[in-house]
Amino acid sequence: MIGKSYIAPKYAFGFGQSRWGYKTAEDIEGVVKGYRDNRIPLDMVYMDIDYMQDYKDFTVNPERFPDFGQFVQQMKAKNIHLIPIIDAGVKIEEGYDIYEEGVEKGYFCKRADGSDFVAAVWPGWTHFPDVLNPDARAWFGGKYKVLTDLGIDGFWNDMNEPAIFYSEEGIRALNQAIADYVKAPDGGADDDGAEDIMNNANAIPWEVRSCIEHLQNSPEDYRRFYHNVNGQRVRHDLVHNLYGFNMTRAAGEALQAIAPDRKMLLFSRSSYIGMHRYGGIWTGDNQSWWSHILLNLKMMPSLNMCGFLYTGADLGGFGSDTTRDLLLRWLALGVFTPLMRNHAALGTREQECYQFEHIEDFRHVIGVRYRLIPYLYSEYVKAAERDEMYFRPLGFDYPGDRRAVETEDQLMLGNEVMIAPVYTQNVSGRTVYLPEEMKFVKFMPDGSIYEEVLEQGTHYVEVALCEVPLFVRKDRCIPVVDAAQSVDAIDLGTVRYIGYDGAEYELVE
Ligand code: MIG
Repeated sequence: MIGKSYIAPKYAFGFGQSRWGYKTAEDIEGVVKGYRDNRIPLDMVYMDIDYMQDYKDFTVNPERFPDFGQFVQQMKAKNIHLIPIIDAGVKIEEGYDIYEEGVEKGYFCKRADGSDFVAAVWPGWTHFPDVLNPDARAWFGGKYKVLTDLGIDGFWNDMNEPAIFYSEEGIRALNQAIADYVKAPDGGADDDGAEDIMNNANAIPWEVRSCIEHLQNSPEDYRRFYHNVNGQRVRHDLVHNLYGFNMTRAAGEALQAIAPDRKMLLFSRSSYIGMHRYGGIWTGDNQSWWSHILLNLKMMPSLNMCGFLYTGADLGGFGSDTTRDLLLRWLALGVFTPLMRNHAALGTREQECYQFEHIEDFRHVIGVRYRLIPYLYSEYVKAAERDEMYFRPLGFDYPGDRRAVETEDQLMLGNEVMIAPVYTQNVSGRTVYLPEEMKFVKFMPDGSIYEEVLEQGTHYVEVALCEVPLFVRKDRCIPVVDAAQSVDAIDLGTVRYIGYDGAEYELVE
């Protein structure tokens, strides 16, 4: 009913490193060197907002990236795809072509009086492209070509709720609240608002504080602007969740037109049912908390049920400082999520895998991902083509088994596998429920694969920090290859099958 799923390129099943804070070509080269020198596999480095010139969409800062086209090729030669971020807001700046074209063609969201709506985001004052208008959508999507022409073949769309720091109206309301306060009998006498508040012994009054708190993503702002949908004016708040959907649709449709025979990576932060036809989704700003590993696990089948198959969380956690054990356990879940990306916020501790002790553990865990990519990509493509789920709750496969139905910290993956990641700190393993006999498989740090048949029921399984566990269902098997440094370097000639003898597996690419 909601349409077929977008299919990501195979390279997008490789491991990606990201961080809000990489600014220059040297920063990115340093990350690639850190991975390659330590022989930790890597296929993608994400470029967060600082690659742009003053946060202007579809620009690249020429001082930070003196020859970006050449840099993209240099990275490609190392099997690294650069994945730039694209934000929703278009900077208001004379001489900036996208701003000028958008104004001239009337492609930005408008206020009730017909003027272009103004909101502040990273670039300062911006306009929002009216991606619900088919013409504006085609126009904005076409801009991705600026970067694909330079060799870029993947994007992440951000701030497309659209996120708003504050609007002109919001700032005016704040000024008014301050003015009202200083004019009030118990306030100061002069009208030098902010200074008056600072000199006042009393706390900033609630009216002013509430105004400040409501500046960001305010429902009032979302009622202040309109879309033009085939000539009909639609108020934004009524279609709020369709904005990110249509921004990503703009990109998806354009990328298909730009390179009809080539798959590109595309995922979004905001979305709505149906957007899965154009791209994937990541789960946004999580925290470096143990509870968020479990949250990651629980979100996967929900998103799959909505059609989003290419999905994953910020591994290691976005906000707050991660720890070595948290990152390793989280990566051991990330081994199975289509999007496997380590991402962290500005100001948090450095979180790249080579920043920690015993780098070999990270090399091993990410290496297991590469050993499984032929299987994982095959199950992913099958799910997309057959309109099925890649991750399922146990109850979908064992509906008659109440214990299975109530198990929410394990998932079925594809047709052969069950996963049960460790998501608590300071443990040497975890309890697992097996709805039927299965083969317990552990990828050991020395490269060997441990296999043990476990009967139906409850088991405590030992899983060390550097081991990756999975379960193969009875009478089934999965392909495993040797680890590789990038998806391109995977050698299918090394394939062997683990699980139950005599079982067959259909490998799809
Ligand atoms: O206001 O681009 O969710 O992944 O690193 C924050 C900076 C904007 C939010 C995204 C996050 C990204 C960050 N962005």
